[in-house]
Amino acid sequence: MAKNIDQKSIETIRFLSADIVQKANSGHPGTPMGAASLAYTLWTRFLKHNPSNPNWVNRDRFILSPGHASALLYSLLYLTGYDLPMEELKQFRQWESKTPGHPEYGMTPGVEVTTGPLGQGFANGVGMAIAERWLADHYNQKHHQVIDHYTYAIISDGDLQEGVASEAASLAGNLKLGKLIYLYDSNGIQIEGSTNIAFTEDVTKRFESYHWHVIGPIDGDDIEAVDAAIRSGQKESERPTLIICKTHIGHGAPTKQDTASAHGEPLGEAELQSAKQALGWSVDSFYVPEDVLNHMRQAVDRGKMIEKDWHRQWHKWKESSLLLANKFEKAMNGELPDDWDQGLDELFNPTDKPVATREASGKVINSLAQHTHNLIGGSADLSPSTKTIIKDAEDFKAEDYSGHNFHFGASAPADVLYQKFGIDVENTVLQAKNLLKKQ
Ligand SMILES: Cc1ncc(C[n+]2csc(CCOP(=O)(O)OP(=O)(O)O)c2C)c(N)n1
Ligand SMILES: [Mg+2]
Repeated sequence: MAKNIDQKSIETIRFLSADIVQKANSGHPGTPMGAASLAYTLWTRFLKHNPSNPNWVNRDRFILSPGHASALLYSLLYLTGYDLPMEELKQFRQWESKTPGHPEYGMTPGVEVTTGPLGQGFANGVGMAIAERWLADHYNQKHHQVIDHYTYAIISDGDLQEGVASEAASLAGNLKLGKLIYLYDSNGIQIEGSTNIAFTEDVTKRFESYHWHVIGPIDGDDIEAVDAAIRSGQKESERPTLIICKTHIGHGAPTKQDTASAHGEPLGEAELQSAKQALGWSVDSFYVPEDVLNHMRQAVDRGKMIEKDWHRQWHKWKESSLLLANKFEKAMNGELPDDWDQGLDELFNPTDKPVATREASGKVINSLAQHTHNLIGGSADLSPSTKTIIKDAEDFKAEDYSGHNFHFGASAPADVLYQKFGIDVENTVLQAKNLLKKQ
């Protein structure tokens, strides 16, 4: 029986990823093969993105938190038409290629976050979902939704074992980040063997106690089940969603599937060829059937259309709210308001008594905040000491996403927030230094 295009595309992603690793003779084939069905369903049926413009501001965000599975992301970027040609897939893990061993933000078009240290991608996603809520609250108007997107991630066993994921998950539940949807690639395998050797907790109960909406376990190879679960996650507006997907590391590899040896080394030519033959697949490396490429590349036209529609809305919004639109554009371009430094030079006098640096910092923050609408901040439950509270501003909380003061609890992906708000911290410091030099 002829394969349907879904199955054929998933097999393409699997074998392309395995070929990438095989050619480099280094890397991680297992999870790209196991999680291919999850990624395929998400990317072809849900993800709103524009491969021709990876920086479109209202795109859905996608994070591959187990960065070791980078071959999966590179396959997806190539197949959906990002500026990542096949030549780059063949240069995986080579010096100055766009396909480093773990994804790096700024190096490869379409990579949203640098991942590799487990747990970090998970936490970055929470920061992104927070930024989405803050921007939506500040810029959306009743009939114009300028910011309205989801944050998706694929996460792994190791991500859930890392402490930073727990901290971020707890905060995400507290803040009711309903547009955060994570697919957990639950393959029961990690480097040293079965996850049972170290990880037998009840993930469902843990995430329910964080106030998450937990779905599954579902069969990760059943794309209709994955589809239904993502849909259900989208409908849930109050709680972040965790979809537990049972998958098979090294899916289709005759002797290595479901074993730790599929994790971090090439399958080997013989194993890879047998896997391909068992499915009636071409044994040629980097084989991509034409119909699969056409099918996956529909993302290009679809993406252009989605962004075009957004721009149409944007222009209408700009006409009705020019001041707000200008503010938005400036913030997104990383520019400061013209009067950001107004009043700074009146804060201190050479004749003043010595002042603690945190006191001085608090004064500066509060002066800047008066003119810099998108200055936000917070602390790890330490603001009375660190003086980081913006006095005239509200708290950022589930009931009010407009606030400028964040309460991260005694932990936090705080730096992530600064980056995602279009606040270029280094540039701001540089401008301040130049200003001081002039005086
Ligand atoms: C913080 C951190 N600790 C350790 C590692 C090393 N490491 C890379 S992958 C991995 C195993 C993870 O298992 P899992 O997340 O289930 O991935 P899979 O084997 O299923 O691909 C480990 C421990 C890391 N990348 N980051
Ligand atoms: Mg695993």
